[in-house]
Amino acid sequence: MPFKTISVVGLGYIGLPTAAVFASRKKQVIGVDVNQNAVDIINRGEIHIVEPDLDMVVHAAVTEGYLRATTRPEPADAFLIAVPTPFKGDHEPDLTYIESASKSIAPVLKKGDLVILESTSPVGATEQMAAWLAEARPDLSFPQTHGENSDIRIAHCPERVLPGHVLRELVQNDRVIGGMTPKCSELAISLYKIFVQGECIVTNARTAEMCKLTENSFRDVNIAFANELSMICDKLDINVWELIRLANRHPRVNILQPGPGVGGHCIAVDPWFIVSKTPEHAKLIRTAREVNDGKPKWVLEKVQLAVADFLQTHPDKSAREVTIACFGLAFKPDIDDLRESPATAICEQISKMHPGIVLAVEPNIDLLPAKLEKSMSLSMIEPALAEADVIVLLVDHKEFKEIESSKIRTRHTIDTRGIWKA
Ligand code: SAJ
Repeated sequence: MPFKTISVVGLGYIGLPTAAVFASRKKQVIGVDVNQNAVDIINRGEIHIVEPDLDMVVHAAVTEGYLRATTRPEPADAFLIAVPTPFKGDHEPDLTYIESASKSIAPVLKKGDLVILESTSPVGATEQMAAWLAEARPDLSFPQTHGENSDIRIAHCPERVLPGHVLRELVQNDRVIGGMTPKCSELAISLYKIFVQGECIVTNARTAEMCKLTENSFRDVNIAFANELSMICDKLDINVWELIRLANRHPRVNILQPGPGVGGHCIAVDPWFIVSKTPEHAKLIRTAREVNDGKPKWVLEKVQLAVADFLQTHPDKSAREVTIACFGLAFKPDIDDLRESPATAICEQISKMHPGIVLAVEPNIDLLPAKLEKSMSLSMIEPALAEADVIVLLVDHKEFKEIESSKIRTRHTIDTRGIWKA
């Protein structure tokens, strides 16, 4: 079936690039978002998020008339839902955004339409979405009751793109297609084939949901292993980065890198969707989350020890006269995204517990967020290196990797990323 009009609901980090890529293939795309400000920005041909090259693709799509944004859903042949799925309470998945997105598109659905859930979701969310749609549109038939003869086709096709490389990975990555029936999958493949060069692999909706959660949990467990090793090695006076480099020379060992904790909106969230469904079995996955979430506290203890040691060797100084410089605020290297960042959280905690000056060095931003600007100042690399009595390296930005070791004058340096250690 040809898709003349495609609607993408949720114009965030996944929805907007997806909408723009469909539009770049000369499809009519209607982007829907509840945020009027985001809609206005996109309709001006600009973007409200940070992702390399996305501004150019969106600008071209809007000026050529292929992409238009609105707050109210309109009829289309395919709907992709790419809204957030955060957690609430005790790490329970919060499906409120999926619920309101599906209820908002229900009135404009027509026979033959395809609805795809792209948001990372707990197992069973696609079936739940199908139930919400069926409840809102009793005049149409859905796969859960009518199988291959349904009026509406439904699938879960999770996004798997890496922030910072979204436009490339959207096109090149393989895609897991979890249709509620084989015909649903078939239709979903024909939609993705408009731009996906990777392979489209068919499964059912529940397996597709679990596949995405498994990918991010795999990474989380592997990072937790590295973080645990870093704390063990610290006790045993072993350089963990050298250790991992050596162990990874084994043909079947591939350990990830320790750091100050796991940030971002995906890896620190998605494993909980498995834990909350099957708490009695997901013990390793839960422990990995706890190890990674506990790492910032360990780093803070190291900072306290470093300050105490500095004061011992400088008895003429008080804590108020000690300057701490935090290198990096972003949640990972070479991006400007400070949300859900362990580096930002650590820096904030340092500024709360330390009576002296706290400098934040973050080459990817020009201004500190409001919650940080009162308790610390943004500094350039050189003055921070010159003024700091204690340095905490939190993000392995390329600018920090280039710093010569001779310029790091204080021996009270906590390098959580291992970039300055020989
Ligand atoms: N991190 C480490 N050590 C490592 C690797 C990462 O501490 O060796 C930390 C990073 O510093 C960061 C966090 O983990 O704080 C997450 O960063 P990331 O680069 O591993 O992942 P994200 O969150 O940017 O994107 C992930 C990707 N998933 C996988 O690689 C399995 C991406 O493909 C997904 O599409 C994305 O989650 C998502 O949207 O779910």
